[in-house]
Amino acid sequence: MKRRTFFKTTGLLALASNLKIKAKVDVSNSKPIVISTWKHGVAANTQAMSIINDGGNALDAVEQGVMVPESDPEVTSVGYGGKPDRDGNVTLDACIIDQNGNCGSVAFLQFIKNPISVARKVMEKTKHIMLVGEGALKFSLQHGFKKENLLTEKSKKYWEKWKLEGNYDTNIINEENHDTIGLLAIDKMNNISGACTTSGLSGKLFGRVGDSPIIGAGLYCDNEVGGACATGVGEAVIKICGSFLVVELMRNGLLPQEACEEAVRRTIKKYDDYKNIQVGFLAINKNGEYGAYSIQPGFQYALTINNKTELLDSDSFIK
Ligand code: SD4
Repeated sequence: MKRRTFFKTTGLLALASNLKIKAKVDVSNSKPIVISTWKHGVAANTQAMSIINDGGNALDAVEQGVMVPESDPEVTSVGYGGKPDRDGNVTLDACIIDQNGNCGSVAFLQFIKNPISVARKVMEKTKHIMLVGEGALKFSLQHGFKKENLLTEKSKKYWEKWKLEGNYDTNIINEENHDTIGLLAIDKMNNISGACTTSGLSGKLFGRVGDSPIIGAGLYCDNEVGGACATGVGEAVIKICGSFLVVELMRNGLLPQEACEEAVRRTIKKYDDYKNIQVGFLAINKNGEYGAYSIQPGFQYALTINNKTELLDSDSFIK
């Protein structure tokens, strides 16, 4: 065995034996496939798969898929109607990655209902990857996006009550606070793309940016390997370059489920108080195999294969 191959092989064996985990998810070989976080993923997946069924590509599918919860005022964690920061501002983060590894991102963007489409414009119309705050807003307006008030009566009422209670704890476990949408799709041409969009943690500081618009943290795709996305406390995801880590683990031979479990273990190692936070990962590989894992129970994801969409419960570290 050549020296390099030896090191590569022994490294992987060591990694595999450290993991002591087995894939728990059925590894069916079904494509096209769409997978996304939380229950609002059901409507997003349906939209994404209808684009794929009409012969559309994964990039259009992921963008238009996540636009569904972005535009829905009843979804209070993404886009229009998103819960505000502690000063009452709705500030949005989003990113998108295509099959060629091109990416675009916006962070701390206000007044624009569909930040994912601005992220796509950044990717397609500029030489940059990321625009933030006022610059991102100016760019949006220059590209025809409409400036709107995103704070709905419902979110305003929630915020007013929240202020009175003086609860500045952003560590609420599940959908009360964490329900970013991350969506991954493989189309009929076997190409993968991903999108991630959120209003972030409610009660965050003005100007705070989470993992969702950070390429490699909230989202990562590589058309040779697969893709991953994250939900939960963004700071914890950023610390381990979560989605990039999951994709790299898959590149090194792990199944999506194993890779998600290892990323959760890495997160936990960095947090003595991991019992108080939620982080969840979703992943798919180019065979159409998928995985999901979170720290806490309660993380749900939507899976669409063969035009059938299911809302599934992720396995979790804490049972
Ligand atoms: C963030 N990851 O801004 C996001 C929060 C979230 O599901 O809602 N995740 O940290």
